[in-house]
Amino acid sequence: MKTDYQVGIIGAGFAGLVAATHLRKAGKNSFVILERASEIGGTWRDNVYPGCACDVVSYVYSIASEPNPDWSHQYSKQPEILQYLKNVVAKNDLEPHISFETDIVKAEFIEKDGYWQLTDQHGYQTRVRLLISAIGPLNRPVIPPFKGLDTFKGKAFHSSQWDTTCDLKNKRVAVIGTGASAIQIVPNIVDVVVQLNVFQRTAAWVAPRFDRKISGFEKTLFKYLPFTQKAFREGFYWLNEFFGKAFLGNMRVYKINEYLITQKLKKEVHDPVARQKLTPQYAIGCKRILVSDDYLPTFNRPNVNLVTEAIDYITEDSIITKDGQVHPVDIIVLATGFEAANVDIYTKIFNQHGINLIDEWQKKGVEAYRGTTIANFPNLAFLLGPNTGLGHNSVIHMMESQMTYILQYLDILEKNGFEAYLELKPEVQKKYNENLQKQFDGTVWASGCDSWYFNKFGKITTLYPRLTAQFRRETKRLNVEDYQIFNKK
Ligand code: N01
Repeated sequence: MKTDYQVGIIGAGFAGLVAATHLRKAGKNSFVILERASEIGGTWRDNVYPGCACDVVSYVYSIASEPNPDWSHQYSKQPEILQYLKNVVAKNDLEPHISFETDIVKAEFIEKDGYWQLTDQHGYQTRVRLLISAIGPLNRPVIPPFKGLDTFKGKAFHSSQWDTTCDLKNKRVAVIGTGASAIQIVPNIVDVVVQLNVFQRTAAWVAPRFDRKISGFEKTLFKYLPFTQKAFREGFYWLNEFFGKAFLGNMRVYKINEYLITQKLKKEVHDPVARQKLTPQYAIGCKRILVSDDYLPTFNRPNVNLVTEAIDYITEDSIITKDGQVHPVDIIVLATGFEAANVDIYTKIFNQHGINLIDEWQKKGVEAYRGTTIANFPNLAFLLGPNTGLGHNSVIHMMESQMTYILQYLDILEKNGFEAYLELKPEVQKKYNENLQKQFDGTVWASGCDSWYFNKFGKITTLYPRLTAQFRRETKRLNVEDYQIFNKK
């Protein structure tokens, strides 16, 4: 039976658009992007909290073949990134390929014809040869089950579900959590609110951001002499790789990092008691390093209160901590992160034997080969799949490496006739993952802190344990020997 498209991509977020631009550039135009929302952008569409910005410089946090000479700052804010993605769609004429408000609830591999049958929320079906899941790991908010949260009379919302109708002016606001989202929210609301209580469970290491405006002269250079922007991209990329060595056990780089970060804390927080509370008790990088130049100084402000006692319960107008202290609040912001390591994807993905990948992953933990393909699940690829996350560089680089690999996979499918399919050998996946897990030995991530990098089985399934340059080498060539090719003809 004929398929509708060669490739189906689930999600029109950054990853889905990376996939689409790479397909376009390779001249593979038979693809569809299935997006459940009515707009592109994924996480950059959903996260609209005050101060939402990228913590990787935009020269690097962008598609290599789609440089933007007009970034206003080195670190772009959410509206600019969303606009960038819209420009990528327009420039590459991707809009006709996107099917909006299409929520794929089921994907089934039809073995006899070698295609994926995708069913949306209305029961409408689309058949694609290769399925690329580009759903991203940071879209399932964690809302901790605080006792009494449902009795709170004021507004309470997760950072990724910011209530834009909520006026914070002269309100007593609580921010729960001190991760990457919270540290952007806190300095950006402090001037408006009357009182800000920041509830910190674990202190975070905060690195210098050194953000700056990009001058008109630089923008002109980037526009007319694109190699100048490429030079910035390369420079920042390799600088990030250099600092990434600190995570992998290179003590010399670790010491440089430590010096910069601890000096910053000393300089920016005046009160020694607050400084002590803001000093983490684990190795730098074990939990994700935060990048900010305005978060720590917020704790010098008279209307900011850092609460380090654990939350006991919430009443209709207050947060009560375990020491019995009552913290009256009007609004609660839950900057409590995402379900990143334990998969709970809503789309059911059935292979030819009726096995649901998500059930398998929930039982055994997520696992893939080079974060991309999965044994027993033919013609399926993940972008930013298991063990592709980073603590030091741009995930766009990882996605682009994966696309180099996926394009080769597609070439092999195309060469092998219409109903052929490609199945990763289970032993290849097993060996890859055993080796990958060993590579965490001696890294900062395995130095003994509790982080969302770990899944419920105590395994790191989110991060890649090496530098991104190594991942690029690993994904440069697809070894056909790693796969079994099934060709019905
Ligand atoms: O989430 P987080 P996030 N009681 O998991 C605390 C990306 N991102 O939304 O550390 C009290 O980092 C939790 O405490 P603890 C980026 O990849 C990117 O801030 O677990 N506190 C922590 O402080 C990032 O890493 C950008 O002890 C509770 C906080 O909530 C990822 O998103 C910008 C709690 C959660 O921090 C997630 O960041 C923003 C409880 N029961 C985000 N449960 C870019 O710039 C949790 N916490 C690209």
